[in-house]
Amino acid sequence: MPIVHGVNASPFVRKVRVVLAEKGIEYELNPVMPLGDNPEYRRKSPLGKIPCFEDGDYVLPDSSCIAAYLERTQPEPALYPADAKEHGRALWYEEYADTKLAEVCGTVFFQRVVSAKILKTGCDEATVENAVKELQPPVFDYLEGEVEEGSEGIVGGRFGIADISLASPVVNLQHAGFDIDAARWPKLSAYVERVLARPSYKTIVEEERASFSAL
Ligand SMILES: N[C@@H](CCC(=O)N[C@@H](CS)C(=O)NCC(=O)O)C(=O)O
Repeated sequence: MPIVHGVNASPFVRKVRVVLAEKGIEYELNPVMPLGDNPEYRRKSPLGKIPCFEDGDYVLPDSSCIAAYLERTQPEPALYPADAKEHGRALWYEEYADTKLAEVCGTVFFQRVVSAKILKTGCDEATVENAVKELQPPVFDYLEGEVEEGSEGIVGGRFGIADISLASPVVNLQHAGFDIDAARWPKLSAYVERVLARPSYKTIVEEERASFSAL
Protein backbone atom coordinates (compact mmCIF):
# COMPACT_ATOMS: atom_id res chain seq x y z
CA MET A 1 0.00 0.00 0.00
CA PRO A 2 1.36 3.51 -0.76
CA ILE A 3 2.57 5.64 2.14
CA VAL A 4 2.02 9.36 2.71
CA HIS A 5 4.69 10.72 5.02
CA GLY A 6 3.54 13.72 7.03
CA VAL A 7 1.15 14.89 9.72
CA ASN A 8 -2.42 15.82 8.95
CA ALA A 9 -2.19 19.37 10.32
CA SER A 10 -0.18 20.33 7.24
CA PRO A 11 -2.31 21.87 4.47
CA PHE A 12 -0.08 20.12 1.93
CA VAL A 13 -0.50 16.70 3.52
CA ARG A 14 -4.25 17.31 3.73
CA LYS A 15 -4.33 18.27 0.05
CA VAL A 16 -2.67 14.97 -0.95
CA ARG A 17 -4.95 12.97 1.36
CA VAL A 18 -8.04 14.58 -0.23
CA VAL A 19 -6.72 13.81 -3.74
CA LEU A 20 -6.21 10.18 -2.67
CA ALA A 21 -9.69 10.04 -1.13
CA GLU A 22 -11.32 11.55 -4.22
CA LYS A 23 -9.58 8.95 -6.38
CA GLY A 24 -10.42 6.13 -3.96
CA ILE A 25 -6.78 5.17 -3.40
CA GLU A 26 -5.94 3.52 -0.10
CA TYR A 27 -2.75 4.54 1.67
CA GLU A 28 -1.02 4.50 5.00
CA LEU A 29 -0.27 7.78 6.80
CA ASN A 30 3.19 7.84 8.38
CA PRO A 31 3.16 10.80 10.80
CA VAL A 32 6.48 12.48 9.98
CA MET A 33 6.68 15.89 11.69
CA PRO A 34 7.96 18.92 9.75
CA LEU A 35 11.30 20.54 10.59
CA GLY A 36 12.85 17.23 11.63
CA ASP A 37 16.39 16.33 10.70
CA ASN A 38 16.15 12.62 10.06
CA PRO A 39 18.74 11.76 7.35
CA GLU A 40 16.66 8.82 6.09
CA TYR A 41 13.65 11.12 5.56
CA ARG A 42 15.90 13.77 3.96
CA ARG A 43 16.93 11.21 1.34
CA LYS A 44 13.26 10.80 0.43
CA SER A 45 12.35 14.49 0.71
CA PRO A 46 15.54 16.50 0.08
CA LEU A 47 13.94 19.79 1.19
CA GLY A 48 12.96 18.05 4.44
CA LYS A 49 9.33 19.03 3.90
CA ILE A 50 6.10 17.08 4.23
CA PRO A 51 4.33 15.46 2.45
CA CYS A 52 6.32 12.79 0.68
CA PHE A 53 4.68 9.90 -1.18
CA GLU A 54 6.17 6.44 -1.36
CA ASP A 55 4.90 3.50 -3.38
CA GLY A 56 7.31 0.56 -3.43
CA ASP A 57 10.57 1.90 -4.77
CA TYR A 58 8.95 5.08 -6.12
CA VAL A 59 9.41 8.14 -3.90
CA LEU A 60 8.01 11.60 -4.64
CA PRO A 61 7.99 14.72 -2.43
CA ASP A 62 5.82 17.85 -2.81
CA SER A 63 2.02 17.94 -2.79
CA SER A 64 1.73 19.41 -6.30
CA CYS A 65 4.07 16.79 -7.79
CA ILE A 66 2.25 14.01 -5.95
CA ALA A 67 -1.19 15.21 -7.08
CA ALA A 68 -0.03 15.48 -10.71
CA TYR A 69 1.50 11.99 -10.51
CA LEU A 70 -1.70 10.50 -9.08
CA GLU A 71 -3.71 12.07 -11.89
CA ARG A 72 -1.58 10.07 -14.36
CA THR A 73 -1.63 6.78 -12.45
CA GLN A 74 -5.35 6.98 -11.62
CA PRO A 75 -7.00 9.32 -14.13
CA GLU A 76 -10.55 8.85 -12.81
CA PRO A 77 -12.15 10.89 -11.46
CA ALA A 78 -10.22 13.59 -13.28
CA LEU A 79 -9.09 16.40 -10.98
CA TYR A 80 -7.34 18.49 -13.65
CA PRO A 81 -9.21 20.18 -16.52
CA ALA A 82 -8.63 18.75 -20.01
CA ASP A 83 -8.82 22.18 -21.65
CA ALA A 84 -5.37 23.84 -21.85
CA LYS A 85 -6.51 27.24 -20.62
CA GLU A 86 -8.49 25.80 -17.75
CA HIS A 87 -5.57 23.51 -16.89
CA GLY A 88 -3.29 26.53 -16.68
CA ARG A 89 -5.75 28.36 -14.42
CA ALA A 90 -6.10 25.32 -12.15
CA LEU A 91 -2.31 25.18 -11.74
CA TRP A 92 -2.26 28.90 -10.97
CA TYR A 93 -4.86 28.59 -8.19
CA GLU A 94 -2.98 25.59 -6.81
CA GLU A 95 0.19 27.66 -6.72
CA TYR A 96 -1.58 30.66 -5.16
CA ALA A 97 -3.12 28.41 -2.50
CA ASP A 98 0.16 26.68 -1.71
CA THR A 99 2.06 29.94 -1.34
CA LYS A 100 0.04 33.08 -0.49
CA LEU A 101 -3.09 31.54 1.00
CA ALA A 102 -1.12 28.95 2.98
CA GLU A 103 1.09 31.74 4.33
CA VAL A 104 -1.72 34.01 5.55
CA CYS A 105 -3.69 31.13 7.09
CA GLY A 106 -0.60 29.34 8.37
CA THR A 107 0.67 32.34 10.35
CA VAL A 108 -2.44 32.30 12.50
CA PHE A 109 -2.37 28.49 12.84
CA PHE A 110 1.27 28.54 13.84
CA GLN A 111 0.73 31.10 16.61
CA ARG A 112 -2.56 29.88 18.02
CA VAL A 113 -2.04 26.12 17.69
CA VAL A 114 1.59 25.14 17.08
CA SER A 115 3.29 27.73 19.28
CA ALA A 116 0.61 28.10 21.98
CA LYS A 117 -0.62 24.52 22.31
CA ILE A 118 2.03 22.16 20.91
CA LEU A 119 5.36 23.88 21.53
CA LYS A 120 3.89 25.79 24.50
CA THR A 121 5.98 28.83 23.64
CA GLY A 122 3.00 31.20 23.73
CA CYS A 123 1.04 33.05 21.08
CA ASP A 124 2.20 36.33 19.56
CA GLU A 125 -1.19 38.08 19.40
CA ALA A 126 0.23 41.04 17.46
CA THR A 127 1.29 38.66 14.68
CA VAL A 128 -2.17 37.07 14.70
CA GLU A 129 -3.88 40.47 14.56
CA ASN A 130 -1.66 41.62 11.72
CA ALA A 131 -2.40 38.44 9.74
CA VAL A 132 -6.16 38.74 10.25
CA LYS A 133 -6.46 42.50 9.70
CA GLU A 134 -3.73 43.21 7.15
CA LEU A 135 -2.48 40.06 5.40
CA GLN A 136 -5.64 38.01 4.87
CA PRO A 137 -8.08 40.64 3.48
CA PRO A 138 -6.29 41.28 0.14
CA VAL A 139 -5.98 37.53 -0.43
CA PHE A 140 -9.64 36.91 0.36
CA ASP A 141 -10.63 39.95 -1.75
CA TYR A 142 -8.81 38.47 -4.73
CA LEU A 143 -10.42 35.05 -4.34
CA GLU A 144 -13.87 36.56 -3.73
CA GLY A 145 -13.54 38.15 -7.17
CA GLU A 146 -12.52 34.84 -8.78
CA VAL A 147 -15.25 32.56 -7.42
CA GLU A 148 -18.59 32.28 -9.24
CA GLU A 149 -21.62 32.25 -6.98
CA GLY A 150 -22.85 28.72 -6.28
CA SER A 151 -20.17 27.00 -8.33
CA GLU A 152 -18.64 23.65 -7.39
CA GLY A 153 -15.25 24.60 -8.75
CA ILE A 154 -13.28 27.80 -9.26
CA VAL A 155 -12.19 26.65 -12.74
CA GLY A 156 -14.98 26.03 -15.23
CA GLY A 157 -17.42 25.34 -12.39
CA ARG A 158 -16.04 21.81 -11.97
CA PHE A 159 -14.46 20.51 -8.78
CA GLY A 160 -10.77 19.69 -9.01
CA ILE A 161 -7.21 20.29 -7.85
CA ALA A 162 -7.64 24.08 -7.57
CA ASP A 163 -10.54 23.66 -5.13
CA ILE A 164 -8.76 21.01 -3.08
CA SER A 165 -5.72 23.29 -2.84
CA LEU A 166 -7.69 26.43 -1.94
CA ALA A 167 -9.83 24.82 0.75
CA SER A 168 -6.94 23.12 2.53
CA PRO A 169 -5.23 26.16 4.16
CA VAL A 170 -8.65 27.44 5.30
CA VAL A 171 -8.93 24.31 7.48
CA ASN A 172 -5.82 25.52 9.33
CA LEU A 173 -7.49 28.87 9.84
CA GLN A 174 -10.51 27.09 11.31
CA HIS A 175 -8.33 24.96 13.59
CA ALA A 176 -6.93 28.24 14.90
CA GLY A 177 -10.45 29.47 15.74
CA PHE A 178 -10.92 31.78 12.75
CA ASP A 179 -12.78 31.54 9.45
CA ILE A 180 -13.50 33.50 6.29
CA ASP A 181 -15.98 36.19 7.31
CA ALA A 182 -19.16 35.34 5.36
CA ALA A 183 -20.46 38.91 5.67
CA ARG A 184 -17.36 40.36 3.98
CA TRP A 185 -16.53 37.50 1.56
CA PRO A 186 -19.87 35.72 0.99
CA LYS A 187 -19.02 33.92 -2.28
CA LEU A 188 -15.64 32.70 -1.06
CA SER A 189 -16.97 31.59 2.31
CA ALA A 190 -19.86 29.61 0.76
CA TYR A 191 -17.55 28.09 -1.88
CA VAL A 192 -15.05 26.85 0.72
CA GLU A 193 -17.93 25.49 2.78
CA ARG A 194 -19.17 23.50 -0.24
CA VAL A 195 -15.70 22.07 -0.89
CA LEU A 196 -15.24 21.14 2.77
CA ALA A 197 -18.66 19.43 2.80
CA ARG A 198 -17.44 16.79 0.33
CA PRO A 199 -17.04 13.36 1.95
CA SER A 200 -13.32 13.35 1.07
CA TYR A 201 -12.73 16.52 3.10
CA LYS A 202 -15.29 15.88 5.84
CA THR A 203 -13.78 12.60 6.99
CA ILE A 204 -10.24 13.96 7.14
CA VAL A 205 -11.16 17.23 8.84
CA GLU A 206 -13.32 15.49 11.46
CA GLU A 207 -10.39 13.22 12.28
CA GLU A 208 -8.16 16.30 12.63
CA ARG A 209 -10.67 18.16 14.82
CA ALA A 210 -10.77 15.23 17.20
CA SER A 211 -6.99 15.30 17.56
CA PHE A 212 -6.87 19.10 18.01
CA SER A 213 -9.66 19.21 20.57
CA ALA A 214 -7.50 16.95 22.76
CA LEU A 215 -4.73 19.61 22.89
N1 LIG B 1 5.58 22.98 -1.77
C1 LIG B 1 5.52 22.00 -0.73
C2 LIG B 1 5.38 22.70 0.62
C3 LIG B 1 5.44 21.72 1.77
C4 LIG B 1 5.67 22.42 3.09
O1 LIG B 1 6.07 23.60 3.16
N2 LIG B 1 5.43 21.68 4.17
C5 LIG B 1 5.71 22.22 5.49
C6 LIG B 1 4.71 21.72 6.52
S1 LIG B 1 3.13 22.46 6.32
C7 LIG B 1 7.07 21.72 5.94
O2 LIG B 1 7.38 20.56 5.80
N3 LIG B 1 7.88 22.63 6.49
C8 LIG B 1 9.17 22.25 7.00
C9 LIG B 1 10.28 23.04 6.38
O3 LIG B 1 10.00 24.02 5.68
O4 LIG B 1 11.42 22.66 6.61
C10 LIG B 1 4.34 21.05 -0.99
O5 LIG B 1 3.42 21.46 -1.69
O6 LIG B 1 4.37 19.89 -0.54
